[in-house]
Amino acid sequence: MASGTALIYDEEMTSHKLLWSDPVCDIEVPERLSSSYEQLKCYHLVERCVRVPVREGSEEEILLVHSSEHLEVAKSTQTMNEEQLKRVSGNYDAFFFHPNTYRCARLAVGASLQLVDAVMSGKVCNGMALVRPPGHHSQRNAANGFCLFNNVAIAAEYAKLKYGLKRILIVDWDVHHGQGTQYIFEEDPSVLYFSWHRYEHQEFWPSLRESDYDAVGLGKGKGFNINLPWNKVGMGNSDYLAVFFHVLLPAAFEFDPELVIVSSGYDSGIGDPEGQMNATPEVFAHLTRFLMQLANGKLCVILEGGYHLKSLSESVCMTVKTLLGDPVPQITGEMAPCLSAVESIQNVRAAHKPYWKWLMYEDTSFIQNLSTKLLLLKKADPNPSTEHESKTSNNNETVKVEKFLELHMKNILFPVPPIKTATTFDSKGSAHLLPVPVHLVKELDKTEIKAFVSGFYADLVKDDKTLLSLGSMLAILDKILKKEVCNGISESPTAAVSVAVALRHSVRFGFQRVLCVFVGDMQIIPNTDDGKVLMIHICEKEQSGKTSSKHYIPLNWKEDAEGNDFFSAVLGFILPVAYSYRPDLTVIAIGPNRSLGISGIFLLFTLLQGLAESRILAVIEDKEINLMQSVAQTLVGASTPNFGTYVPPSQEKANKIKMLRDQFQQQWKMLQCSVKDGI
Ligand code: Q9C
Ligand code: ZN
Repeated sequence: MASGTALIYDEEMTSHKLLWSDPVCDIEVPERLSSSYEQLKCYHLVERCVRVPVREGSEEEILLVHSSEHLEVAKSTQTMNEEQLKRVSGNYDAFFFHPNTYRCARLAVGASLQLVDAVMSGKVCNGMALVRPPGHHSQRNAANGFCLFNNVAIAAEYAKLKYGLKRILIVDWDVHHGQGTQYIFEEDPSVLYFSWHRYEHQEFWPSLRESDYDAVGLGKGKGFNINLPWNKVGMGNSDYLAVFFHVLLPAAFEFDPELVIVSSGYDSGIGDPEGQMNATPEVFAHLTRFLMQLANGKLCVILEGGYHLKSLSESVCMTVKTLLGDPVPQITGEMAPCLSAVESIQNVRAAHKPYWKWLMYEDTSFIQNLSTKLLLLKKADPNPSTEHESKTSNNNETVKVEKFLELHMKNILFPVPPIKTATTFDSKGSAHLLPVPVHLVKELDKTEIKAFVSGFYADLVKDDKTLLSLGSMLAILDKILKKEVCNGISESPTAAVSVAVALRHSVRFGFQRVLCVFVGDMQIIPNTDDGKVLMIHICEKEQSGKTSSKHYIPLNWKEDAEGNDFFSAVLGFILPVAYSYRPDLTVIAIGPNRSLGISGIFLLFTLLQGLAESRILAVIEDKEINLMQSVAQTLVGASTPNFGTYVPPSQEKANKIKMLRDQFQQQWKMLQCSVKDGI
C-alpha cells in the first residue's frame, strides 16, 4: 500500500495580485498562500510531507475543460498594461488579472496534476496542493469568482484520461457553490460532484437557481450532482458533520470512487468574512479523515477559497496533519445540527431518492422553508425561544473568533502522541504474528492485578486465566489513559468481564464519557446509569429485558451474508450517536457469537477512530487470532482496511434504523436528518 503525504507549493503563485482598488476582490491576497505555508512549517508538518515540485499545466491539459477562446484571452493578458488588465477583468464577475496571473494559473493547474500523478502512481497515498488562483467557479469559457482555470475539474478529467478512472468523487467544502465544476460535470456520471454552499434562498452570491438541492445533474449524469444549500449563516461543526453522515458519506460509499478530489476552500471555516460560518479548524480534520476511508485512501486536496488568514492556515494545518495520519482532535461545541441545516439535509435526500439505493427505503419528503417561517413567527412573538436565532444574524464577532482559535492552538500544540498501539501478545508468543510494529506492554503480576480488581467485579474473577487477561488489559488501558499510547488491543477469554472492568477503571480514572460498542453476546451488562458510559450492544437476538437505561442501546443486527450492509447502521445510527456523545475513550469489544463479519467490524473500527482523539481500546475474545491481526493493522494505521463494497440495507433493516433514529434523536441530536411533522 502507498504511504506518505505529498505537499505541493511554489512561492511564485503569490505573484498574482490585485493591482487596483476593488472591494469585491481585495480579499484574495498572496498572503493566503504564504501564511498557510508558514503555519505548516511552524507545526513541523512540511518536513513530514513528501515534497513534490509544481509544473506548468500544458495548453492541451487546460483544453480538457476550457475553450481555446478562454485560453487565448488568458494568455493575451501577460503583456497588458494595468489599464488593459482592468478592462479585461471587468468582463467577468469577480476576477482580476495581473501580468503574471496566466503563469500562476498554469502553475495551479500543473500543481493539481502533479498531485494526481503522485497519488495515482503510488508515490504517495494522499496530498495537498496549495494553489492560487483557485478554480471551482471557473467555467469552460469564463473566469469567475477569483478563478481562471478550474484546477479540480482539469485534475479529474486528466485522471480519467491518463489512468482510465471510471469513478471520481469531488467534494467541494468551500463555502461558495462551485458552479463552474457543476456545469463541467453536469451530464457526466463518472464524476460525482458534491458541494455545500452558503445560499440563503438564492440571496447569496452567485445567486443561481441551479445551486439549490434540486439540481441533481442532467441526462446520464442525473443523481451525480449533489447540492446542499445553507440557508442561514452561522453553520458549525455539527451541521457539517450531520451532512457527512446523512448525505455525503452514504452516497460516497455507494458510489465507490477510485479517487477523491477535494475542492478545499476554508471560507467555510470560522471567522471568514465571506462565509460567516462557525466551523472550527478541527472539523476539517474529521472531514478529511472520513474521506481518507474512500478510494483506498487516494485523496487529493486542492486549495480553493479561505480569506481569514489565521482560520485558513490553521484549517490547512489540520487537513495536512490528518492526511499524515495523526490522531484527530476532539470536536468542540454542542453536537446538534440546527433546524435550517436539517431542512436542507431532508430536502437533498428527498431530491436524490430516485437515484440512490441507500435512499430507497427512506421515507423522504420535501419541506419548504420551515425555519424561515418559524423565524417570521418568532419575530412576531414578544418572547421568542432562542435556539436557532444565533444562526440568523451575522456572527461577525472578532472576540469569539479569536477565542475559538486560541482554543484550537492549545489543541494542536498539546502533545497528542502519534498513533501508537499497545498490546501484550508477546508474552503469549504471538506478537510475531502481527505484521505491524506494536508497543509491547509489560504485564502486571498477580498481586498487582488483584489490587487493581479488588473493590469492583472481584466476584467475577473466577480463575487465573481471567485474572491474567485482566492484568494485561489493565496494563494496556493504563497506557491509553496516561496518553502514552493512542490505542491498544487486548485479548480476553471473556470479553464481557474485561469490558466491565475496563469501563469501571476508566471512569474511576476520571473519564466523563466512555463509549463502548460491544459486538456479540454479553452476559454482564456494565452499569451505565451514571451516564459516564454509553453502551451500544450489537447482537443477533433481542436481549430480553436486561436494562432500560438511557445509556444502553441494543442494536439487533445480523450482517448480510452477501456483503457489507452494516454501512447504513454505522453512518445512519452509530456514528451520529457517538458524535453526539463525544466520548473521551472508545472501547470496542468483540465477544462470542458475533453477528458481524470481519468487514463490518473493520467499518466500526475505522469510522470510530475519529472520536476520543483516536483513543480506542479493543477487546477481542481469544481464539480470534486472525481478527486480532487485522484489527491491530487497522489500529496502527498500517493499511486501509477492506470493509468490502457497500450493500444497501434491506427494507427491514432500513426500517430498524429509522425506528432507532426516531426513538433516540431527541437525546442524540446528530441523528436528526428530517424535521418532525407538526412543528
Ligand atoms: N458582489 C472563492 O472562494 N464574491 N471565490 C463576489 C459579488 C466573489 C469566492 C461578490 C467570491 C468568490 C474561490
Ligand atoms: Zn469560496
